Amino acid sequence: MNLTESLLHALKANGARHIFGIPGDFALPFFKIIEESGILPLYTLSHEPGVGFAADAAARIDGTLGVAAVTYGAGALNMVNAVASAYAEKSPLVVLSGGPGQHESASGLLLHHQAKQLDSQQRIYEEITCAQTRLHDAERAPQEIARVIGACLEHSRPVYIELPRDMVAAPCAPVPPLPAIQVDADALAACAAEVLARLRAASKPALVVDVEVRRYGLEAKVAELARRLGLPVATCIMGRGLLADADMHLMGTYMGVAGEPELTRMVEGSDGLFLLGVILSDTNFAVSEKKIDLRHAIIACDGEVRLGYHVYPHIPLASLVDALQAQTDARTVAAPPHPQPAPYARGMPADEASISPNDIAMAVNDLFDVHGKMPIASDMGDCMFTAMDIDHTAFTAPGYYATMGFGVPAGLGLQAATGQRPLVLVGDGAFQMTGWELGNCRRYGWDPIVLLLNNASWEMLRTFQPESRFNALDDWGFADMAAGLGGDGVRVRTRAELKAALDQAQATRGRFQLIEVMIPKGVLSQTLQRFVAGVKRLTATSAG
Ligand code: TPW
Ligand code: MG
Repeated sequence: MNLTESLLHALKANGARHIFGIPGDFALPFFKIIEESGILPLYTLSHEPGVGFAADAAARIDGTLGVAAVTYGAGALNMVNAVASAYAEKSPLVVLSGGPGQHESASGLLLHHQAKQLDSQQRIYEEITCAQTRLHDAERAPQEIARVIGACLEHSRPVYIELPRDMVAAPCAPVPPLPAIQVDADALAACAAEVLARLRAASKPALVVDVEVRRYGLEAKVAELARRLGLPVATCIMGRGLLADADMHLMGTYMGVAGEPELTRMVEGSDGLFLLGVILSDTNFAVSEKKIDLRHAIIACDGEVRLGYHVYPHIPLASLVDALQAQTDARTVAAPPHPQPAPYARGMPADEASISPNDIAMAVNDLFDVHGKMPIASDMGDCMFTAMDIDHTAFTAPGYYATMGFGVPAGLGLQAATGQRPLVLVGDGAFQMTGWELGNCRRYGWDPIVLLLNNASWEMLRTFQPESRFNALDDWGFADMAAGLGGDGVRVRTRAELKAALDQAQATRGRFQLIEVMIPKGVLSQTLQRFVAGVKRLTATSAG
């Protein structure tokens, strides 16, 4: 076995199912082994941000390792933003980068793709990955690979592996199995008992879940726990899509001032708020109507549990959930104390009226009612707020880090990972960044349905700062570009046209379907309207 094969087998043994990548001369030798060994399928895309986003989305949806392979310098540095996003949003993404060989590093010449020092790239990546290695020693490579993959899975954060190009075919032993994570059983039991005591003492306990629950594969267990404890459950914005298929009642997505008032009251008024696997970010929590006092919440994330002023360190989320289950009775099924939320709006009138973002949500719910749910990849922009009115379904979006350009490549990652046809929601500004990746659908047989919300504007920014003319975009005619990229495109302006286009797209398999939905300027989803109004109100209050 050679070093690259040893690495690929280890990735596969630990959950990786495919590799997304773009080669370069420093990466050609290991790409050759990827292709010829057939250990993991390789999908090449067009631009490294797309590679990172696709691999990240595949990891998110499967709750397993994603793999992004790039060349040294120009390739790896092109992917920094996507990896930063995966770091912030806790996605277990393995970055494989080609690198200079031993003799090249010693030549005294500057190498092409070298930014400053030869190791500048690795140092940049140290900031956005939780473990790094350069496989320059075949003897030590197996344990290095195990260490780095272990960190990726334990912390659910990206890692960096550099393959010097003269090492890739070196003979190498297989990677040993990863050591189990050690947990102090007494501390764990005490922690679970205290969490349960707090929840039982509360008169209005509530559970808010976020991405770590998916990352560590805990959805079914968490749903069961909520049932036993009779806890009402909501997700954070970032956790949208969690528990969509669980057999339980989900209250919805907590969005503070931007969300349903009743749900906001439930979360903010809880005297036993259990935040499970959450990212304590501003998008998740700063839009609170009434500031949540985190000192009175139970916070389980980042491998520790915080209750008020004390902390139980080294409590992995999976162990905590198991311990909570062990200390609760499987026969107890407590009725959730809260009334069920109203279903999301459906029944869009197919008339001649122009289309608002909320019409799109209704039209998608109508489509799901007839043909079943689809997994969704959303970009940043009003499309993401629009998605908050679409039925709960598998969902991935940059809800915290908020990078644009995620939607289309993430959709490709979803289809590669799940084999299911995805729905992509994207704005015109974001589509300008990475929409071209759709051109890769034809050769891999991917056929996402893409709803492109074209308002010829960076509308979300314009809403915050209406006086700036630079937020206006040109009208690009995206639908007309679809044929050249190997798909079908249609531009729609009325609700009747939108419904017809969705039905047609649904019925057409094998080619991507781009529906360019023209949205009049200034027309926002209700959620984004509330979000902007709320943020402005909160800013005004704190300024006053
Ligand atoms: C990589 C900043 C946040 S929202 C936005 C920008 C430029 C406008 C989005 O325009 P789009 O959607 O896609 O047409 P909509 O609904 O607002 O009209 N660069 C990156 N990421 C972010 N978040 C920005 C800039 C931004
Ligand atoms: Mg726009």
